[in-house]
Amino acid sequence: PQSIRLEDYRAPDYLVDNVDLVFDLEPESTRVLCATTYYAANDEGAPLVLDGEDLTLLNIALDGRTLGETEYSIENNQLTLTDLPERFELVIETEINPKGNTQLSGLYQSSGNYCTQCEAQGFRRITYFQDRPDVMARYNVTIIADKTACPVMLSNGNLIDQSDLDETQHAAVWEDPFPKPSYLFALVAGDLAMVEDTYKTSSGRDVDLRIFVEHGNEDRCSWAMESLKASMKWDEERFGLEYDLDLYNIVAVSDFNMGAMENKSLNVFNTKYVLAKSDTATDQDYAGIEAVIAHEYFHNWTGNRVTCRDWFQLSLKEGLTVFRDQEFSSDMRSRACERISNVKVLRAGQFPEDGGPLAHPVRPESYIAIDNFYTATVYNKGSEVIRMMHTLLGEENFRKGMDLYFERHDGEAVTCDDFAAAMQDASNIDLTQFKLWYSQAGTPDVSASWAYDEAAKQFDLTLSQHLGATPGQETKETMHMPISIGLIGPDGEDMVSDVLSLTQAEQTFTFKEIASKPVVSLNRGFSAPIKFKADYSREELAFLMAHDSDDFARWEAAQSYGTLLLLDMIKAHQEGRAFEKDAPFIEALRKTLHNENLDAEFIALCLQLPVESYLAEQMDVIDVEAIHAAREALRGFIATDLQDDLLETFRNLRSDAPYSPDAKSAGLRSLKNICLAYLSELDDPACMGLITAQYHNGDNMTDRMAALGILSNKDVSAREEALSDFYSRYKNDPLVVDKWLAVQAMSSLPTTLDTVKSLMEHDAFSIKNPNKVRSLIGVFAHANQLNFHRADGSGYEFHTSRILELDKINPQIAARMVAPLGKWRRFDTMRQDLMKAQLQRIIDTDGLSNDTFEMASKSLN
Ligand code: BAL
Ligand code: ZN
Repeated sequence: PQSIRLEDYRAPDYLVDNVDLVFDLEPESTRVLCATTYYAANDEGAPLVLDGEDLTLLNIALDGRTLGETEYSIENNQLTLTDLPERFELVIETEINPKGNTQLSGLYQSSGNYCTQCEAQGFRRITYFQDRPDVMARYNVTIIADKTACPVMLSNGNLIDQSDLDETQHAAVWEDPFPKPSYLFALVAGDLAMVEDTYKTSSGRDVDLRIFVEHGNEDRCSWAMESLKASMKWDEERFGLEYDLDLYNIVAVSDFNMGAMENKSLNVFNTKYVLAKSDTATDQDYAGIEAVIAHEYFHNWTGNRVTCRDWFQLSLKEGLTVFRDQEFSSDMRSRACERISNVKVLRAGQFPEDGGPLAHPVRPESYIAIDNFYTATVYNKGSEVIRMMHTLLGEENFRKGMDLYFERHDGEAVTCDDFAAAMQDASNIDLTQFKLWYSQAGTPDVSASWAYDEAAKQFDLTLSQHLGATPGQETKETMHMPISIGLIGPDGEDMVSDVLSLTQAEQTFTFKEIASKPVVSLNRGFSAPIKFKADYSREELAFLMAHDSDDFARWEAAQSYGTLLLLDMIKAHQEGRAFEKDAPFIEALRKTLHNENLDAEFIALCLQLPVESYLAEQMDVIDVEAIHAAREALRGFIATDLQDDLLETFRNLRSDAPYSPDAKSAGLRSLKNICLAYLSELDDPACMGLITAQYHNGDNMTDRMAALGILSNKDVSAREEALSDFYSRYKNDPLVVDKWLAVQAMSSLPTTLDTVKSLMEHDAFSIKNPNKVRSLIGVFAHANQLNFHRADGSGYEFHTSRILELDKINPQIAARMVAPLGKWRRFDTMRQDLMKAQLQRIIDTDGLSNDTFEMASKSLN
């Protein structure tokens, strides 16, 4: 397979203004008529090259004349026409098979309803087209379908006509007034229920808001609808951005490769990010729906009105839109807790990517399959890059930069450089060095050292940065990063609070008139996405946990303290020594638990120890058993010493109030459930009774899942009872069955691999459904470090077989499963060999997709 390179970018040779599409929908033989007037964009007389994949060409006519087979060529998924006039009309008729489309890219069926997914390159699976984002056109779409099978027929823009054609068929015509790239095209047709609301924009326009779901799910749409209205209002208030059409449609489908898709005025969503009611969705689900509904809505400006010139610029829209949805969630919820959760996601998903064989810059330089680049780096690190610009410029200048970006580029397809130029020009802040964040891969290491001169009352803070080699980038240039810091006096008050601009390899910052020796708080708010190294004593970390005025840094101190202890305990385990308890750490947690000035969600976050995968990241050679044993032991110490405090908090937080998904109520449940999880570490029948009681009596899915999650790690009879009860209660509810699969795939019990294998055969599982695959196979390989990395290699062997099975069905999903095997360099030589052998097995497979080939070959080398 060939790599596509950013440096080879060429503007399109032909452009189009309008695309007329007619779909005659049949499950296995849908006809698509595409009429387009092309005009030369330059005077080179270049051939017209159209992309097309899995299409049957029925007819092609140029300016009204059907072309013979010798007048065009079709090779390697491209149709080429030569000797063309400067302007011409092309009418292409193709046939496609939505029902047989298991890749879920292009036009396909989900539960018998038609839907599309065209980002990044699905439109070419519908018709021959220049399927690239810098070809923007106005679309007029006619849908013809069976009246009974498809009472609902939707596309982008406005419905301009609807008519009966005969006894059985009817037609709808949609026109989108906004020029858009083909990846934002969408079509939905089927028998769907609708939930409706309205929104009045700041300029007084009424917008109809419609959510379409499978019948029976109408009572699960209210949270998504409220989130949509809140997003629309927030974007007006924070960025002055108003919605631009009179209709906004959302359709929820069960089979979807992504979380959701921002198609102009016709978002298509994975049901996971739309459907919620208290007895089927957890607090986390509610928060996820709020964030993803907002994310897709925000794309209307950042992505749709201004789009990407090419796919290397994906972060232009994704990094910016993630930043916007994170800011929205921060305003809807607790800003500190949102920041902590964003950083946890970054550390769990992006840091390992940046430190491994798949490391790539936020703006990648080459790809084989673009679908492989919908990554944590492009999305989450991309958002951190925007956040750093926001920190460097300040809110006012950042807003000016956004305004200038839209003023310059509305209706255009542009680059990350264009975005940075708008920010720079609006603020007069030089971003030349800063832009290395777009081009250099890898997570910078920053070391801090400090000295206090008692006599001179001076504090010197020295920061030095290092960015290691990543694939294709041996040497790196020095980065520009904003480092937010505080100097905290012995009374716990800030003496200094500042944002430092680190632009040199090593830089010393001097603070004068510092009355007494401070404790330094570093990278407050996680102002730069870096790994900080600083030699804190345990006392200093406990001090920061108690006093830091920045809540993120306060949480970070708890994490650092926990990490320090756990790394010591891991070493003890490896050396056969007994674990030692660190009473001051547990005392610091006790104080946090009882601190009435802190909100419940924040306390819950502080009580959570660093996760196993994070601890693994801190080790030279990952030892999954030692990590698990150490972490369990520390949990046991905490549970024993804080038993009364945990029990008291748990009891105080139990409530008979009706469920509400708001952030405050969710925080109280988080804290209650973390207390319960600690109590479960005690070998105490009374505590086990509390857990089973919560499982059976919980009136909401959050509490029930919390209890089930605890039980799933215990080898007790209550575990089987609860799991089987859960399945019989919810077996007809696909999203809840996903939770049931995931909770079993996560279990630390040694029988987990066998359980996962048998669940593959269960009625509840389908390898064709991405949500099921992610819940069972994805969770096992990505989130169950202990069992996936079993010493005998059976986890790797099982997983590889699933990747190969999936590759034939849905290459995008198969390719996303490869990364866990790519971590082989971090393990002992025995595991390294086992993992490499499985990667080799993938590469050696005949007929492998480009997607999976790219991930496996990059992971092995
Ligand atoms: N554009 C793909 C889905 C999303 O990031 O919104
Ligand atoms: Zn997005």
